Amino acid sequence: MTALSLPHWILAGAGNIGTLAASHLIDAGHGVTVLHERLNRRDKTLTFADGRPPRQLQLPCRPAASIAQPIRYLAVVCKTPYTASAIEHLPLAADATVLRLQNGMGSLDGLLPNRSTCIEAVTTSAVKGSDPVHDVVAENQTWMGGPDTPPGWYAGLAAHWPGLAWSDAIRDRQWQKLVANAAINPLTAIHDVANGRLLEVRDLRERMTAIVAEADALLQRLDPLWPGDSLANVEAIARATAGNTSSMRADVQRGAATEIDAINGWLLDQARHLGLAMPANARVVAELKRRADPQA
Ligand code: KPL
Repeated sequence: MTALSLPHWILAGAGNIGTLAASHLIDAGHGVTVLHERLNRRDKTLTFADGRPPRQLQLPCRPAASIAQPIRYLAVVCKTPYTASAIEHLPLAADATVLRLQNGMGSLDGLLPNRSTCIEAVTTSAVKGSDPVHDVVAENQTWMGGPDTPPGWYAGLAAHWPGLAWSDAIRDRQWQKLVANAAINPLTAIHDVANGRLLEVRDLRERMTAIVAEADALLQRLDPLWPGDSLANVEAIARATAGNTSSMRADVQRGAATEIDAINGWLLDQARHLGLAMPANARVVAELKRRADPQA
């Protein structure tokens, strides 16, 4: 593949993970333009806890309404609550390639043309901070998958994206992360605690265990091959990130919309269709919504 035929991505979102993704796409020679209603450039700094020197990025921006040509490559890297408003009026090409790097499930349902290709991405990397400085706390594994075979540009991108791997079982990776997010994120947000507290406080640990058990039971109904037994993995994540503020706790602290609807809300929607009760998940959704918006 020649450099000329590498994708030019329209990026919906340039927050913590979006900025890191943009830097890897640029390193691999891809084009990147960020959707932004007012700015024509966003200056960003990525810092790295592993000692790499900081990285300055100048990301070109455009308002959505100024894009007349059909968009062939769209990267959805915004927080899930902003997905529909970011992309519903975009002129997506009928056969667009859409790369989704977000927590949770279902945020693109009903929003993409039938012939589009969706590449799902899941990351265990942690990036904190807030615009314009994004601190890469740990760059771990990122998986992409969905189509049967990786697109032609994938190998070149993987050479520039540390820890990027293609997965033939991307849905399982998504579900593993979903269960961890469902258990860790709302409880840490509601109680305003770091992830590790869920292992130390008995009531929180019990609630985390109940959320995971319900999620496993549901996912097993959706796919009998789902192995379940997610608790050990969720506890390992809480332990490995013990001092961290979960993304949902950070959202609540700064008064931003949370991803609860794409995480526990998605699980509850699936459960409703199957007539399953998920009381531990329903409780955190109700409590989180009360905490995030006490007037509601
Ligand atoms: O992904 C996370 C998040 O905060 O969204 C976890 C795994 C819970 C780490 O904090």
